[in-house]
Amino acid sequence: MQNFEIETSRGYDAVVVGAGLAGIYALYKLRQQGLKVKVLEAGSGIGGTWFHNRYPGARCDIESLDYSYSFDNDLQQEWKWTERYASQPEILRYVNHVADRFELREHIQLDTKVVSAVFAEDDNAWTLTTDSGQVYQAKYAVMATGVLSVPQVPSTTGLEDFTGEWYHSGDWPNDGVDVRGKRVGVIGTGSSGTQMIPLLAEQADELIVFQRTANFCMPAQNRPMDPDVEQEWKATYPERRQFARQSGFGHNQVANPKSGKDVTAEERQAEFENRWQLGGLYMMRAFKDILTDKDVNNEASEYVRSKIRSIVADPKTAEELSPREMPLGTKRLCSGTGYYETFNRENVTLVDVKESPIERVIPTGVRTSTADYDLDVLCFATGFDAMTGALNRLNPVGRDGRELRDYWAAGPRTYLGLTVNGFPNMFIIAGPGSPSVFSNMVTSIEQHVEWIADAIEYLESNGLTSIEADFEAEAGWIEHVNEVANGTLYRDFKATWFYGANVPGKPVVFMPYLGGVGNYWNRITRIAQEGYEGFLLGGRRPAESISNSSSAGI
Ligand code: N01
Repeated sequence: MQNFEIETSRGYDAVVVGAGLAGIYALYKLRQQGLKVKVLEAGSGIGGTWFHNRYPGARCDIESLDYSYSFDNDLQQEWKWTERYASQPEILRYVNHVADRFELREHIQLDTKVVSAVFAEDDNAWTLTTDSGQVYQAKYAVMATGVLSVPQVPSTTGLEDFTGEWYHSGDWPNDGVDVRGKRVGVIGTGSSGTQMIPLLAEQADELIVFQRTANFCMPAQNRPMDPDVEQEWKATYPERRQFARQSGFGHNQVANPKSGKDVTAEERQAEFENRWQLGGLYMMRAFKDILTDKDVNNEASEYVRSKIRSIVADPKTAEELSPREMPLGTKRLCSGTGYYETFNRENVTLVDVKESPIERVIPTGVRTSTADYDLDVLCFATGFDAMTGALNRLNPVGRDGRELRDYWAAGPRTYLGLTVNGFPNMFIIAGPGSPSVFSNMVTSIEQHVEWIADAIEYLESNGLTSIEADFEAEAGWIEHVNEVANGTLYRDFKATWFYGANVPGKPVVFMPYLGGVGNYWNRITRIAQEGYEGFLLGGRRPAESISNSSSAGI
């Protein structure tokens, strides 16, 4: 890609909000193109998700060799992952290494929360104001604000009077929490809860797990990095990265191309066992129709329940831990180590708060409808205001004073997950309407950043002033996102953060795009190559008609 200069009197060509994996790569890539870029980061360190989620056991559920940047071959060859699935501290070290290696740090301002972002038509520029009153102007605003970055603490009354310590998984203290000798409570049994529970159980005197909905938790089958595996990956990285980019979920997990209905019951059981042994999210690749065919999914669900019964000694606890409400995978599958085994420990108690709801936090602990639980430490693993939380809070103001929060009042509206009508030159990385959380985030981040960088180059080299989503194209895309989700078992279970259902008052709308990373990538690449159909360029439509852009299937 050629370097070019943007004619601007403004301080920056692009301001990136957020210094997680997305913001870091956006900074690298746009600087490579010759842009003057500033990254503003609210945290006191870089790393985003991996900076804030420091709870015990925090670990990625995509293999480390996959969950890493591909943009620099020396980086991927030289960096050594120590485990099959990297822990939070290791990923944070990696992000910091990348920032140092590519001399990015001086362009990142930490401890800086962006509190407003306003587009001025006359200047064709975004003005971003920080919590300390600093003002940044740039032609392009890149929102790398994360999709699981706003912790959701339930509005349980009494928390302010709790005399112990309390923490949220997504805002865990940098120095950790010492739970030795303490009575600890965990509310929530999603990915964060199921990861922290085994470690807290080992350290605490007593652990009370408050479970509202049982979730499926696969054994991660984590282990130290096998040198042969590492060597094989490094020898084939170009092919593997390409495979990931063209795959359904942005990684190298091999999916069984067969339908569960085309094999015998014995073969299905053998495949489920194979996937259980492979660990983590591999179960979701057992059969191509595991997320579309109820019978296949039911059988997989029952297989996992039988595993739970075989691990958990007390039959009543095993039953309480066995998910019954949703098809396997329609609530994000958890990947943990020793989760079910933990409930065989004497110092661990499972409390079913669907049966006996939490009434309030009391000064000494938690009160349910049937008992009081004394606690020294209360851990909220209660999730996030996902996908839209960070952007709605920032509430960018676009053309003609349009506020994002109003525009998204009935659910997020984006074209291809990348841009929003009325918000010129504002790009979103891995946001709603893109594969995002249904993919290896690093693959999706790289695809988005590269697409955005190309779009900026296209504008600049064609004398265009701006790019934004066309309203009709955006409407068509949203329809398509919903249509795809409705063709899966996700339509049958809506009580998840995929639908925003975990946040009171949030519209219940399926937010990520399920059409597959490869399909999505081919589509957004084609659209760019054909002159950005479905986008308004420089305030006018491109020469090509957009009339077909909203109706095409994947
Ligand atoms: O949050 P969640 P999370 N009273 O929303 C419960 C990613 N991630 O932080 O199911 C009682 O999934 C809630 O109960 P219910 C991953 O994408 C990845 O665990 O609503 N309980 C549920 O059990 C993941 O999906 C990794 O009935 C309450 C839990 O809290 C996403 O982040 C690791 C409650 C919330 O589960 C979010 O995961 C960690 C209340 N008032 C996270 N409110 C890996 O890579 C909520 N709950 C492995």
